[in-house]
Amino acid sequence: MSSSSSKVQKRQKFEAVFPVLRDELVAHLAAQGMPEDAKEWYTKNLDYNVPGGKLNRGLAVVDTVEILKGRSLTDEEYFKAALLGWCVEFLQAFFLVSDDMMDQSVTRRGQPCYYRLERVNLIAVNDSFMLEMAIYYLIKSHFRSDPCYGYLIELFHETTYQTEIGQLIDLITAPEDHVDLSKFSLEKHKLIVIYKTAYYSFYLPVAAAMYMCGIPHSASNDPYELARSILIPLGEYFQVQDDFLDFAGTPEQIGKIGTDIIDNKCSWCINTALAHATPEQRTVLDANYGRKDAAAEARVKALYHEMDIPKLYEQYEEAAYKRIMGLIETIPAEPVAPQGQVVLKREVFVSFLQKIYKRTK
Ligand code: DMA
Ligand code: MG
Ligand code: MG
Ligand code: MG
Repeated sequence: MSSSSSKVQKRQKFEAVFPVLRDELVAHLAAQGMPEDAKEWYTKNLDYNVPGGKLNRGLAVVDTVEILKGRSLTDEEYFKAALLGWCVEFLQAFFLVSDDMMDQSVTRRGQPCYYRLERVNLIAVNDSFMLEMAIYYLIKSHFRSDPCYGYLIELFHETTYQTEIGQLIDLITAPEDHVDLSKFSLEKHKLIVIYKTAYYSFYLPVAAAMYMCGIPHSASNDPYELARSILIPLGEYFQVQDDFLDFAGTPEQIGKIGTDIIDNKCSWCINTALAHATPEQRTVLDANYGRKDAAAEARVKALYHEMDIPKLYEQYEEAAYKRIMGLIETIPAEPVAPQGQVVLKREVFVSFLQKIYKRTK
């Protein structure tokens, strides 16, 4: 079997679990006597917002459980790993529905942002809450008697809080009515992206898989701490890619229309441009960044090209890849696991890095 067809099969097997979870959630509503239109609305919320992405985060949970166990999973193990993977996708859906409202985005995954649908509008606020709470319903329903139950709940709660803190600093660093580029810095950018993206996109899937496999915390050399020390830089790199693609990717490629320049975002691109700008270029940036105006946006994009931001990005990407590979290589390739125990392996992180290196969508 070629690796690309096995990738497709992996994805299809994972996708097949979604309708099972959706039906369980809708049945729960039905069991409480909710009317037909509420069941239909909830079904549409789930179908529109949860599947249909790249599914990197959800698949990462399944991949990590398989790598950690070092064997193929039983049907029951597969279902539970996939359920946790889908919970990460539910969390992502919750963040994206609200993020698109706050960023006033237009498209997502090649279709209109959910809040822009005619019958939806601000009901999207409550719909995003329901996507979030579906996580806890599903984990309770399937993990209630597992030793890892408390850890999983805590993990999803803490990661959500971290992401919300990240969204807060992302938003207040980008006021709509007041552009002040002197407030931006790569340091600030790093803090924003670690909190808004790295924890939920990278640490969460791996830590959830580790808990499911029963990996214990340890006072010295905590494996969760070790995982975090690699996954957070990996997530930072991933959001730099997202920032670059917001500027350089086509909507066909990335499934969304970039809004960072118009939204006055503290993105990797503007910070890199600020670090290299001549006084003349700085004047152009001050006058055109963060304006609700397509011509001003085009001026900033033209300047990014004049300054060769794509080249600087390429250099960043190479350096990030090498740095993260170096971090990964501190983990033994073939760790010795005590009888019956599961330990962290290098492969968990390598497979992650290979998946995102030089991504264009
Ligand atoms: C991503 O921020 C973070 C979250 C929590 C969704 P973003 O606004 O850059 O994401 P996107 O480019 O997908 O709108
Ligand atoms: Mg956004
Ligand atoms: Mg945002
Ligand atoms: Mg973005």
